[in-house]
Amino acid sequence: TDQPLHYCVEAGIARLTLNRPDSLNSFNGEMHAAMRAALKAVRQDKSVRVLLLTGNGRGFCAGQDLSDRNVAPGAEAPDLGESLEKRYNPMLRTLRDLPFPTVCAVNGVAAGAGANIALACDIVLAARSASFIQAFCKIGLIPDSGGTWSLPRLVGMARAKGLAMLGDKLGAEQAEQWGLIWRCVDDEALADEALSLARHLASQPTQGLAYIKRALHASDDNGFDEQLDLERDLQRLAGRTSDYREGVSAFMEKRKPEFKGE
Ligand code: T3D
Repeated sequence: TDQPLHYCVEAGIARLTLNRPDSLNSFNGEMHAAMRAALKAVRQDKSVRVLLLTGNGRGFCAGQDLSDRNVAPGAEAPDLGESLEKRYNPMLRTLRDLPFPTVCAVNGVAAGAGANIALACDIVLAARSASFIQAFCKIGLIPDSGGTWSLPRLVGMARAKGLAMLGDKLGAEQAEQWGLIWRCVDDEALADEALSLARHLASQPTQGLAYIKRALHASDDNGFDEQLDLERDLQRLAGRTSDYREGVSAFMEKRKPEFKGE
């Protein structure tokens, strides 16, 4: 179909597929609206235990659709601050805060906001032929969608500055070597690997994984002592889940655990 985004939920996995392949899945108003609605549905659907994000066609996402921006001489400057405030930032906040794992399967080039949306996911797999481009500097902009925050944390300041200020294409293999992403896989294997990873995660202690995510995210602002306190608080909650009971019982009984995500 020609919907800008495909969305379905199956066996605990919410699949989101960007679908404007002719413009490398760049974001126009319609795609933003579709993404907003899908993320809302994902958040409200209690059966969802994993999000799997990918793109259709030869690209993952080329960021903002630049044909949507009137930059003709004499035209009033578009308010990009408003674009971030109303569209990108809420999307990134929602995506990052989802209380279950998010997996991104980067099927091709990820440029501009497209790169940083991928990097906001918990586990990023990329096809060997895929690449990451902080394209913003080439049109006078700054990395957005969390890029100025996530890049230095993922790869260190020297590499973050090089990527952000030069806008060079970083291949998937190098991205893996640099620690920008989890793993790079053969092109033909990407869809299967991403799906089996999503299936695995959907069978795991979802509540526990959500606490892990919360603790790791909070470590950005916390000192060691505060983080130990947070680990105490979250471990207390984790210890009350039925999946923890199941995990320990299954271990003691030497059988495979059956987690319910609770
Ligand atoms: O504005 C705001 O709201 C502020 C927020 C900004 C967030 C951002 O993301 S700003 C950054 C925007 N993105 C870019 O600057 C990337 C632009 N694209 C590229 O540099 C290249 O397309 C790629 C490096 C990603 C891929 O290159 P290549 O050679 O593989 O493909 P191509 O031929 O350039 O693109 C294929 C088609 O997609 C082409 O259309 P055509 O000629 O076949 O009709 C191209 O124009 C179109 N396309 C690619 N990216 C965009 C796009 N059309 C509109 N907007 C795009 N971003």
